[in-house]
Amino acid sequence: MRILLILLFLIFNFFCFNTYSEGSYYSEVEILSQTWDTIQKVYVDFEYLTTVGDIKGEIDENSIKVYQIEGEKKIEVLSNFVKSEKEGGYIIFEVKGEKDPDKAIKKFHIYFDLKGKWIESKKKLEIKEANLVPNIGFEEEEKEGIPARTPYFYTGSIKELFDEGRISLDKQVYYKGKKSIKLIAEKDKPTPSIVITPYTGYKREGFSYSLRVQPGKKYKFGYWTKGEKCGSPVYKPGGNAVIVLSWINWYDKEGNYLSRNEIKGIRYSLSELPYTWDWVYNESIHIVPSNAYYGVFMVSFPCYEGIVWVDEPIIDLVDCPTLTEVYKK
Ligand SMILES: [Ca+2]
Repeated sequence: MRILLILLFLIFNFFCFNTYSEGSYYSEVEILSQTWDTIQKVYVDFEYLTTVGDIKGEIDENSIKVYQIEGEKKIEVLSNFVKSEKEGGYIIFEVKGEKDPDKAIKKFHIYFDLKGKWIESKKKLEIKEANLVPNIGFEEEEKEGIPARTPYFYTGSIKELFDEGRISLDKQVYYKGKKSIKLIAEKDKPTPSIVITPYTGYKREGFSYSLRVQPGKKYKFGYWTKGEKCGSPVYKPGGNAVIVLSWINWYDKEGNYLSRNEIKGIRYSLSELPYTWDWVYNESIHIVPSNAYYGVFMVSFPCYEGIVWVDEPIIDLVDCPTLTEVYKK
């Protein structure tokens, strides 16, 4: 009897060991999609997952695959991994656009395997940073001179700027890639600005909604600017000139305006004007109001002389989802 028990114990262990060494694990996560394709991220702490999942072995970044789950369908998506200073890091992956706001929340499965076990090739993403903007770095053109998926060039007062050549897609001066947006200020003219994410209610080209945001969450808004001989500022608070000003308008679920966050991006003493600077990064963190579901992000150049270039805007959730559970496949 005792021998039989020992034998059963050994057989049990043998199968367990083999299942663990051959088996896979997965985490589930829900992601808010946009109407356009985006690059998003989740945080993973491998040591934590190994403990909560009672995994007998080590899991690491070399055996990750990301799948979007649509009903019964499981579609592998492009992904990348960026190590963080802490244990683990960020899984960066592509999230397809979804026009229907009722279907905006998408389910993803992140698959892991034991260290050194995964031999199949995976869909690799080259991008290392999550970004929710509709056209990263203004690189894609809808048609000659007009950036794709971003209606800044033909709405209201911006259309006028475009027609006058005071807002354009510049292919000579850029921070990254091969293009940037150039804004030219002129005396007695409305100040030039660009819309980074579409207005709410914008119906052309399938943009029925602007950037979807999660109420109460923190978002990062960053962008690069370069300026040439900027002067005659519209705003002069406390002896300073505001040269680049950006803002975010928040809207409720029905698209009604709620409030605005203002960011004084570039400001200098009035005595230093006209001011010229090389590429500078400006970043700010914003908490979405508890009743806001959409945000319109803009950058403006409130001066009457000079040129400002804007490139590589980035909008991203500060506290991205973290993988907290792991299941056995
Ligand atoms: Ca660019």
